[in-house]
Amino acid sequence: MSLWGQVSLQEGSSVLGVEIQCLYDHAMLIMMMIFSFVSYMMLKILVNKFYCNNYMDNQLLETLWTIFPLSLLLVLGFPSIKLLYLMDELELPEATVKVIGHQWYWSYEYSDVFGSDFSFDSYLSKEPKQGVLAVEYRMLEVDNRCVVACMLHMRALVSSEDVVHSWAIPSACIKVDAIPGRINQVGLCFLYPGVFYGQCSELCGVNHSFMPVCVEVVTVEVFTDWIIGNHLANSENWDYWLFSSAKSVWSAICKVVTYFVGLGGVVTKLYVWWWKNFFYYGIYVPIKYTFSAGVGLVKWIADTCVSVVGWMGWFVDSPIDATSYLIVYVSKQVYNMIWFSVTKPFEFSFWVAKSFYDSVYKTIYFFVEGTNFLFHSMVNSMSSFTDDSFKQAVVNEVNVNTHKFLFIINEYYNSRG
Ligand SMILES: [Cu+2]
Repeated sequence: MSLWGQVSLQEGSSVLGVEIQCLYDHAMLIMMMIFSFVSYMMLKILVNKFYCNNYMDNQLLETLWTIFPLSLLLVLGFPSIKLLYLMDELELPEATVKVIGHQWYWSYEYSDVFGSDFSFDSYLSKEPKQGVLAVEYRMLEVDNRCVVACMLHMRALVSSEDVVHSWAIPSACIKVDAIPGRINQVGLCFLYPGVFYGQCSELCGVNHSFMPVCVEVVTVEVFTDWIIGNHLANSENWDYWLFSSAKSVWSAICKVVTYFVGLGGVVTKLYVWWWKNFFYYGIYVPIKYTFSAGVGLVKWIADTCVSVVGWMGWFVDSPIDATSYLIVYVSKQVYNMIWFSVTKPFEFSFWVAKSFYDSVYKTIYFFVEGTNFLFHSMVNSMSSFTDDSFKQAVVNEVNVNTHKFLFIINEYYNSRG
């Protein structure tokens, strides 16, 4: 939530939010650099007398002032594009919140855990609490908050029932348009528990300012308890009967499928193994070696052409010298080769294999891997703002919380039978 006298952005509350705010700082720094440099140049121009008539052009300077802004654009663009794709990519979230905009309130639905189907509306809280310990904020607090687990890979599916709204939480750098007839998605991975506020960010009618977004981020244990508790509250009705009978049919189907899959497991494994080896040794390896041998051949031909052209130049200068050199060179090579292969056939074949390996395979490997490595390290260093320890901590924490979430949910629904 924004506070009085706040100058910069709010403190980042989600994993990507932190990265996005760092991107903002990064872009601002570069803009300040450009601004100060350009201002300096303009001031210099103002006080310059332009009396040097010898300067016609300067190719080096022109090259530099083309390449330098280009690299600045790359430094600005790389991290931005990387973050854009990171925000877009949502692989297998553990839990989903469906967010639906209405004129003029939000409604939230939790229905991805089997049987835990429930939803509620979230209206602006009418009157903030009075007194010293007032914890509700005017125009931001709602009667039912959207509940999200922290450090768990969750997603929000955002849509609208009437006009276009926009679901926004500035501290997590989230802003998704709620468009009727379309479902937008956004990843939610909050870093710490807390209550985070936002407002509808697309003009949607007279009460546009009275439909705040309020997200309560809790730990995974609390979130799971809340899901189960809501399910329990809803389960005393017909839905629950349907749920339990559907579940027994489902478990019978699962048992039958598991039995046949178990039988077929070994055969399937062999089959997959066969295809894997077929693709690897039958297709990948031959293509790889044909390619590397082809590149080696091209290199050898190019080298030879260069030597031949050099020799021809020599031949034009002094034909007798060049011819005698050629004769001596070729006969020496042929003699060496024959002598080597006749006296040491084993070493000779080993040498052939090794020279092939050295010249072709290592060259290819060095160039491909080296380029790959350089490119990756360049992109990484240019596009990441948090250090590796932070990323490692996030991955570990999300991993642990995912296990907790799935374990608690599974325990609960299995024990219900
Ligand atoms: Cu709205």
